[in-house]
Amino acid sequence: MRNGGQQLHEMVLGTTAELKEHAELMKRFPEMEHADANMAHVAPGASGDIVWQFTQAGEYQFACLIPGHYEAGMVGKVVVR
Ligand SMILES: [Cu+2]
Repeated sequence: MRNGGQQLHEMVLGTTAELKEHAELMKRFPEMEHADANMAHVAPGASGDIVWQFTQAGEYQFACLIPGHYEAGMVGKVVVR
């Protein structure tokens, strides 16, 4: 991912339920920092990556969970066949 914007963004892979739960948590604790294999935090002008091996077919989501970003529509879908 490359961040061509003006602020920090993150990409987190997960199920819809996991992402919603995480987004709520981040609203309560906006300063929380975390780094797991399923996410990348990308500063403005920087790039980052996630290497993930899907082991089951299905639909997964990715989203930016920085407070307000998920709600603003920074969300997408990964379809594994
Ligand atoms: Cu964002």
